[in-house]
Formats: sequence, C-alpha cells, structure tokens
Amino acid sequence: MQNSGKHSRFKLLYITMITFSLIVIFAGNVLASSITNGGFETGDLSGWDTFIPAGGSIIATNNPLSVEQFSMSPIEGNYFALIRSNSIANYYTALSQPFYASAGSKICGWAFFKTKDSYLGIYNDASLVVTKTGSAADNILFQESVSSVGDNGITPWKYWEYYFPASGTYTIEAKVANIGDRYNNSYIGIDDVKLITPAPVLSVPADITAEATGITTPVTLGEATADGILPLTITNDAPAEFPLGTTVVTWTAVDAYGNSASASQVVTIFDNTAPEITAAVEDGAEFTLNEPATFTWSASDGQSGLAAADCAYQSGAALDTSTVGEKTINITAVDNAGNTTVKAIKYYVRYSFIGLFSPVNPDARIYQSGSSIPVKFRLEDANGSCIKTATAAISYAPVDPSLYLIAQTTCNSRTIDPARFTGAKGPKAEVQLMVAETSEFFRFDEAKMQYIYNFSTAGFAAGEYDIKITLDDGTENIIRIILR
Ligand SMILES: [Ca+2]
Ligand SMILES: [Ca+2]
Ligand SMILES: [Ca+2]
Repeated sequence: MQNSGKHSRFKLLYITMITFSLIVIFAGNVLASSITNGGFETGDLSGWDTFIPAGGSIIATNNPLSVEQFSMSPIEGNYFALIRSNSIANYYTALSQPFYASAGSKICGWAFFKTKDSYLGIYNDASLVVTKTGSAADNILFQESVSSVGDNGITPWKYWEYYFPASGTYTIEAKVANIGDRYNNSYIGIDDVKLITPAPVLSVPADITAEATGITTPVTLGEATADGILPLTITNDAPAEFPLGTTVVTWTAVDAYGNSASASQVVTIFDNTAPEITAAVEDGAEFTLNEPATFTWSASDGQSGLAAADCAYQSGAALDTSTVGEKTINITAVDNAGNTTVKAIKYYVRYSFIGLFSPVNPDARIYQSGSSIPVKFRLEDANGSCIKTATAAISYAPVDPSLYLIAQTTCNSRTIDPARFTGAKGPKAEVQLMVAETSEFFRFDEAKMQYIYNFSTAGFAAGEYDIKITLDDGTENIIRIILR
C-alpha cells in the first residue's frame, strides 16, 4: 500500500507537470495581437503587469501634481501611466504587457521622462521603453536620462515605434530607475500604446464575364489567395448561381487573430441572343381548302431561358384551312434577358383547280379570230367537294403590246376604253375584258358544276393573247391562245 501510494503521488506529479506545460503552450497561443488598455483610459493599470520594488510606484493618472509635485497631461484621452523609480539604486520599477505580434506589425506609443535629480556626473537616473523577446537583450524604443534632460529636467511627450521583423511573442516594457543613489526620484510617463497589425494581403481572381446558361448561371470563380498570419480563412459571398447582370462578389480573408482584408470580384452574366422559334408549317406553305392540317410550333432560348411565348395557336392545334386566301400566324418569344423574337408565318389556302375543260387546252391552241371560246373549269376542296361560291375574274392581254394597239384601233364592233388600259407600262398590257357579257366574271353552271365564260374574240386582230383567270384564293391561271 505504501509503495503504491508513493507511486500514485509520483504519477500525480507527472500528470500535473504535463498539464501545466500544456496550459503554458495554450496560453501562449491565445496571447492577444493587440495591447490591452494601451491608453490607460480605464483609469487603472488593467491589462498590465507591474514590478514595483520598495519606494517605487505606478499609477494611472490625469495629472500627477497632487502626488508628485509636477504637472503633465495625457497625450491621449484622460489618463496616462506614471512610473516612479524606487528607493533601491539601479533597480527598475517596470510596467509591462506580453502580446503576439505578426511579422510587419508595429508597436508605437508616447513616453516622457522627468527627473528630480542632479547629474553631478554620477546620478544619472534612467528611463527606457523596450521590447523583450525571451532572454534576448532589450530592444530599446525610448531612452532618456538625467544626462540627456539636465538637472531636474523633463522631456515633452515623445513618439516611439518599432516594426517586428518576425512573428512571435513579445513584451513591451516601460521602466525607470534611480542610478547611483536611491534619492531624488525620476519618472517615466507612458500613454497611447498600440499594436498595429497588418491585415492579410488578399488576391482575388479576375472579373468574369459569361453568357447565361439559364435564368441563373453557375460560374467557376477561381481561387483567391492570401498572405498573413496562419491559419487564414478565405470566404466569399457568391451566390450558388449568378443572375443576369452584374454581381459583386466580396472575398474576405481572416487571419489567426481576426485581422481581415476584403476585395471584390465582379461577375457579369449576359444574354444577347434572342430566342429561337420553330414551326412545322413553313413560311409560304400552301394548303387546299379544307385540307386537314395541324400547326406545331415551339420556342426555346439557349441562354437565359424562355420567359414567355405567345401564339394564337396551341402547338398541335388544327390549322385553319376553312377559307381561301393568305393567312398569317404570329409567334412571339421573349427570353429572361428581354430579348424578343417575332416570327410571322404566312400560308395560303387554295382551291383545287380542275380544268380547263375542252375546248381550251392549257397548251397553245389556235382559234379563228372572231370566234367565241368557252373557258370552263371546276373548283374543288380537299375532300373533292365542288366549290360553287368562288369569285373568278377573267382578263386578257395581247402578248405583244404593239399588236394590242392594233387590235384596239381595228376593233370597230366593240370599243375598248383606253381608261381601262391599266397595265400599259408592262410588256403585257393588261385590261379587264369588257364585251357583250354583262360581267367580266365567270358564272357557275349548276347543271355542269363548273365555271364558264364565253370569251368572244370578235374584232380581235390576229396574234397571241393571254387569257388570265384570277381566283379569289389569290391564284391566277393563264392560257395562251393564237388568233388567226
Ligand atoms: Ca491615455
Ligand atoms: Ca536619483
Ligand atoms: Ca437568349
């Protein structure tokens, strides 16, 4: 039991030592990268360590006159620290604070020295502001003594600073001592001590301009890099996908001590391409009256995507072929960037033209001038039903305009009014036929279920003529005849 107990105590000691060392390491890691209460505005020495031998003192004060018989105002705020030498020769009264500084950080502050001593060649009371690193010699930032200020002398507030070439744990210390005797104290005042840590240096990827691949667009931003106190974290506020237009992405780097730097990357998403429209019916397509047909169409946008598409037809709906003539279907498509495509598709619905019936032959045929030529044809729809209600006009023109003029002057039995000579400019002067018939239109013959017009050539000069049948479905049929 006794042995075991000793053993246990040994173990406990061992564990305690290990724990202690771990705490020390941990404490070293969490040292602030700033100076606590560097301006003493708490009115006390919070955050600072003191070393005060007998006879010395350290106070936070706004004016030492009432306790030290000299006046000095703080250089910053309402308080500064005043350190008085002690009553032991060559022994410093010191105020200090440890901190962590990264390479490139700066510590700075203000100090003054006041002595009540006379130099006399030996009583050279001294004051210092130093940085300390482990066992290394003090690195002096401020140094004054009786010999530099003279008997009972005082300096003004003096600025001091120091840049740390390497990252590490340091201590800032201000101190003052009686030198050569232990009388006639001296003082160092200190105020506005600050550690200024450089922010991380952040480099962000180049700005990006990309074409939309949808209403939002995924973008590979690239990588940002940062230099600073490790570990560094780099974040950005980019959305998962980018909307159209310009988005500013803010990158932020934060170092191990919370110092941060930010920079921007601009992402621009564009869509300059209008939507595409396809339709199964091509522009200019022709259909027979009452032909069954459907109209299929679609719209798409390969960039920001389709916002809207509009057409009088649902895709796949029956195409209107119930009346003859020219028809127009309009389709409009708009993408999410506002680009618009408008497609107009014209199609034509025609009669099925059957004819001509004898005696007129579609090929050139010779007739006796003055004879009457029956022009006959039939119109059907796509189902073979006869169409009785079409409007069919007939007109003619001599193939040779000069011959036409001869026909006009030699035609005594019927006068062709020159005012009706509407197409005299062209090679085929064309005029509506005005003859003995009461109308220039075909009539429908119910008995034969066909359209008929007796084209009289009485008084026509010999020559070639074109007879034109104009239907209300927009088509024309031209027959060439020769008169002898
Ligand atoms: Ca202050
Ligand atoms: Ca002295
Ligand atoms: Ca587009």
